Amino acid sequence: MSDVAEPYSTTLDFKSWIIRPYNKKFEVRLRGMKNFYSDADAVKRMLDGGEDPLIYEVYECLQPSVEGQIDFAITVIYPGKIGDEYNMTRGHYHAKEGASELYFILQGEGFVVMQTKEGGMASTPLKKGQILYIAPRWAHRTINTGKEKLTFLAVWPSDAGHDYGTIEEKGFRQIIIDKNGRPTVIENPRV
Ligand code: PAN
Ligand code: ZN
Repeated sequence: MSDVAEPYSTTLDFKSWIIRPYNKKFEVRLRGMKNFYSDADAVKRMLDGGEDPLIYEVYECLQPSVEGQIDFAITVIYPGKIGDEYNMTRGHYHAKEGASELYFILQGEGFVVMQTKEGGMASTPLKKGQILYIAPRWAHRTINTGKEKLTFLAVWPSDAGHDYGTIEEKGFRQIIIDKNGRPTVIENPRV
């Protein structure tokens, strides 16, 4: 029986939208994702000025990364901008190309941008109650364009793996910026 995973449960608090217990938590501040923002000057100005804001945090329930298991997590993206670009996750491809994902939007508003290595591009506005299916091969980044936290539950195969390097190096082909007070999808000038 020793290699049989045990069932368990955790609880989602409908006020704070945090799950407890979780087995891993990570926080991403600006310094930790500085290469992911398109406006390198704005990033440098903030960091040089001693500002290193918390952009998002993730509460994860991870299983051993073997086929058949699923991981899940709550992501909380704080409102704010770096230059004109809204607070967002780094974004990634799943290393295992067949691995898909579900997002359940719990709080706030924003966008998800998605792309494939074959040139596919998609962007979808997100609001509370929405369920987003991220098909295999689509890189995904979530952006908070609102004034409150953007919080969502994600569920994905435990053996998916996360490739951040491709995005860090090349950026997303579409980014979401504040243009005259409105979230606007533009082509990434850096790409
Ligand atoms: C999510 C993301 C989470 C943080 O759980 O990992 O929102 O975004 P980054 O991983 O891009 O920093 C997910 O998509 N998991 O596969
Ligand atoms: Zn993912």
